[in-house]
Amino acid sequence: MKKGLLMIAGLVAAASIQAEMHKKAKIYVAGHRGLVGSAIVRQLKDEGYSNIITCNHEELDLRSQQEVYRFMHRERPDYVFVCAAKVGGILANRDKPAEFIYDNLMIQSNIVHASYHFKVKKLLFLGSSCIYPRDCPQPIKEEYLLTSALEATNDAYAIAKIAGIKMCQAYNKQYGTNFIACMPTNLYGPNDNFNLETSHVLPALLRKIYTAKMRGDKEFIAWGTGAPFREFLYVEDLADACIFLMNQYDGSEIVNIGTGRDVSIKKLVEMIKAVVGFEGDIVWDRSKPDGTPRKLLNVDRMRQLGWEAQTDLKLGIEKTLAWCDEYHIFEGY
Ligand code: GFB
Repeated sequence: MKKGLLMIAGLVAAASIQAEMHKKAKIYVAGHRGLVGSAIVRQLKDEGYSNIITCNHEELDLRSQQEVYRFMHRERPDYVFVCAAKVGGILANRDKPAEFIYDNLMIQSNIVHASYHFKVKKLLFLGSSCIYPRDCPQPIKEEYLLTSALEATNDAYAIAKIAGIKMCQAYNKQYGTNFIACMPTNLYGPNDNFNLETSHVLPALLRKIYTAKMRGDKEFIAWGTGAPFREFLYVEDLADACIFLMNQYDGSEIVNIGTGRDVSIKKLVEMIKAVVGFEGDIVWDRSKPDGTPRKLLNVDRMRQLGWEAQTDLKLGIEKTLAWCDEYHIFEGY
């Protein structure tokens, strides 16, 4: 990771950045069992942070204002990473919009408001690249937010995430809080969701291709046409970026986090086939949606802050497959 001083005109002066998190500061990672939260907890521990607090879903329903208040009152964290969210791939988003909008609005509103109420020093809210208009120019700059219509397959989720961004900005403006927000591109890695109905494309294809190989199948099914382009960020790079922002960035402007490179879904299939060592054929199920044609983030702002992604896509797929092997994720296929 490269660290540097802020150089973005109009964002915030380097001199005004608050101190980095103390290694003994109380840090609450909401959503610590998920793809992003678990990676942030691992990275915080690796960097020597010793007072990380988490709470299981069974003990704390983040959709309940009362429960969140009780928890924050008891724990009084200094820093909060808002990684808890209802997330899913294209079909889950398309078919369950009510769950995506309700769960996300409730979770983030409760955490953000309680963080203000209990005087959290700094909070990082995670959005998503799907907050941007479907047909906006590529690569997508932060200022394209709310310039035209959203992609229909995930507009409920996107609206919830946009509300989260606006909430952080409004609280900073009215209450003087220090709530920052970043927009990660499509993520993958250890602790991803590998359920074929609800997952994102990369874990789904990894599972499909791996199981096709193990079963000795001649083909496997991928969704859509394979024509759309997506950008993929290894989750450990995202965790690194989030901790970097917590320590190095103050400001209400949102910050994109990605690699700055994208691939077609067809190309992604070829890469995963090569990593898994499967030589069979792809059958494209065109009854499934393609979604937005392209979603590549402009990552200049993050680069100017001094951070860049380190893991190339092939290496990230290899690491993810190694993790799946180690934890027997595909057992009983
Ligand atoms: O990752 P994904 O589900 O979501 O799908 P989005 C990306 C592309 O991969 C689509 C194709 O064009 C799919 O048709 N695809 C091919 C597959 N085979 C498969 C498969 O087996 N499973 C899946 N899931 N896709 C999501 C949003 O959009 O991206 C969320 O719905 C969120 O809200 C997330 O923003 C990051 O990239 O289209």
